Amino acid sequence: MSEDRKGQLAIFGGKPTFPKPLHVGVPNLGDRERLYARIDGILDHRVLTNRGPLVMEFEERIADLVGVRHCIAMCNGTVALEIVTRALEFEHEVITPSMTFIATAHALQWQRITPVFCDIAPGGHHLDPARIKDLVTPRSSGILPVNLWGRPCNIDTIMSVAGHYELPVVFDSAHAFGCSYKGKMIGGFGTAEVFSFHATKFINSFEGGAVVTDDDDLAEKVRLMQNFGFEGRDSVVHVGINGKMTEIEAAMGLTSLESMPAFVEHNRQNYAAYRDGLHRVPGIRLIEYDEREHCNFQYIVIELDECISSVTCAQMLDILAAENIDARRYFYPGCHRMEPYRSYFPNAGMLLPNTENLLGKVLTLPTGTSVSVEQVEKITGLIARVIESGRSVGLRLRAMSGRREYSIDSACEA
Ligand code: T4K
Repeated sequence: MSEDRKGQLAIFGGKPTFPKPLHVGVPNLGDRERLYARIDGILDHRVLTNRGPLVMEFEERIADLVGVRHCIAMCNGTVALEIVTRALEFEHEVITPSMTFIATAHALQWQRITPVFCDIAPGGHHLDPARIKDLVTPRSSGILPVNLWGRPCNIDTIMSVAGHYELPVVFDSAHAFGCSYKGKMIGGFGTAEVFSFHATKFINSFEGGAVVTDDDDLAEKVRLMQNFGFEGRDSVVHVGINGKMTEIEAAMGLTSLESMPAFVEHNRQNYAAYRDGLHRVPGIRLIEYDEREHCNFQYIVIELDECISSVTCAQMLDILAAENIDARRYFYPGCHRMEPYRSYFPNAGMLLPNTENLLGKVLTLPTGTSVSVEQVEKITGLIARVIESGRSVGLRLRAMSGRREYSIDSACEA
């Protein structure tokens, strides 16, 4: 590399901070020997699926950890959402945020239920309970809030609004396994909750999910519906689907659970390093965990204020990518701006000002057991360096590319 490129950002031709990409969501792996032993057992017994012993053990462990009577393990979180909302006879319209992974909305739309997008609270990331009443109609059949990033939404207020309108609540807690709200584990709220154990989640079963509930009748119905509606060999009592978790997935899930304290501790240390490295950086706000609660620390989320940093979110994403830091713009541009919702409700954004504002400035950064504290320190050091010369970096990038997303919001000039 020539002398004049030394010390340059990689996007301007310098050497990348990392030789290989660091991603958001690289799977945490537990003890391989324990996993292999479990897989041997599966092969020895030749029970591969259909609620074998490992799936039952996994369900028991999850229910115990969460403190609920029932856990029904599923092939993934999306199907878990579809089955539980179907079992509850959700129909017509369900109120849910747009600030979520597309699976939340799709799980409804797949059943021809309209997701009615509710804005998030000002300054927050979660469903605004104060907005729910504006969206309730005679066609509303339920509420599907999301415990985004593993941080609980305003559960008490949502439950009280839902109670007022007699609407059942299912929480999408795909991110929130191992977290608590006011001391009680997430999973025990509403009529039911759904977890994801996808490879990218801090506890994973390769693919996987679960419905957890204290409602005995609902649990029974969900269990039947995930197995084609079969009650016994020759009798089908509900419409159903195949939503089963396999034994090998449960083997991974159980092995992953055994390392849960180590995963959480690793994530916590990375989070602390991000907090220490970013707290004085102007224009960056790290979304903090409430450490009085149980937290899984699995998402590192920052808000970037381009008026202060002079660098837009899209620019920062590209700067980081050039350094081999694969940050993500979860969940940009919002479900309401993706198909089919964009076509169905082209003006939905007008009712979602807080969501739209937030989505323009959120970035998720790499963490998990494949990312070390030393690497986090390099990431935060780099972000601080970019922002220190934000104005010139921003201008230079704009000169290199006229991308619309590289333009600073005109409101910043005011
Ligand atoms: N509700 C909410 C709020 C959710 O966030 C999700 C899923 C669901 C419901 C539905 O749950 P599932 O049906 O998925 O169980 C990922 C995941 O696919 C998805 O599970 C997750 N949320 C969402 C937030 O993130 P992508 O498309 O952003 O991830 P992907 O596949 O690009 O993976 C991220 C990075 O992780 C990759 O760049 C590389 C690394 N990676 C990934 C996989 C799968 C690996 O290193 N190894 C791997 O095996 O969606």
